[in-house]
Amino acid sequence: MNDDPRVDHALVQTLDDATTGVRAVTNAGATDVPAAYAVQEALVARRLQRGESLVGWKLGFTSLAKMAQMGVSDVIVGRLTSGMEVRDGGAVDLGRFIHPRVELEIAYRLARDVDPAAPAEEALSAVDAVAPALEIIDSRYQDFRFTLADVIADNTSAAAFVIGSWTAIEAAGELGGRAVALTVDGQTAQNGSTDAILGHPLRALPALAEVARRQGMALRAGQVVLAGAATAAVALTPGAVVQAEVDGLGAVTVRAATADGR
Ligand code: OOG
Ligand code: MG
Repeated sequence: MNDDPRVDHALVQTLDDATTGVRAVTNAGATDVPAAYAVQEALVARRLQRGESLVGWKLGFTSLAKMAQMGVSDVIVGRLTSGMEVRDGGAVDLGRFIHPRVELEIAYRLARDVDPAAPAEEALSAVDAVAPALEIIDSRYQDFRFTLADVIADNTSAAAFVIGSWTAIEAAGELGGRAVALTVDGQTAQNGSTDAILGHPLRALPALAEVARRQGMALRAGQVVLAGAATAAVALTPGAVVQAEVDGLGAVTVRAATADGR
């Protein structure tokens, strides 16, 4: 909403330029969370005007590992667009990013709209499938240093994501307590459990519904949801082949390609 009085248009411009120009900026030192979500909406609206579509939502700081890594301790929500999607097994061009990091995530698919007036727990019943996923984050701020409001304004560092094969939620079994592993070139970089996500990975959905209700975000059928990293993020370097595996759900892979295609 461009007429939203909370939107700091200069910050929207700065963050959009940083993204398209692949250049870090100093953080804004922002503190007002609702105003930051308004900036995020306006920032993503620019991508939509350039032809991308809104395909889903991502949570951040749902694990202690991420909170500790970034020094921030509140759940945040960002927007995923079509231009961020990379196919499983594909390559992602590192030239698009400033200082990319990769995270092991779990993705959910919404089979129906989530009613913002319903209790947040009901968001669980909107999910019809689950998949292992990778997220590439790329803060537009120097050295990944930001306040909570800064990172919300910057669309929660969203840059790219990869989703593995979907498993129907009824067939997936208990999602809590599953072992997860993030490997880089076949070597384990991080491992842990799906319970690192808010104590149980399904808790991501009510947490999302709660933020969505407060910030006026419409959760729609067909959208995907990234539950937030289960482990700390690792730097994504040229040529790396990164894989995320979630016990019982399979694996998802991406290769970090350089501009010359290697
Ligand atoms: C913010 C994004 C956090 C997650 O999964 O916790 C996030 C950042 O760390 O730059 O995506
Ligand atoms: Mg993430």
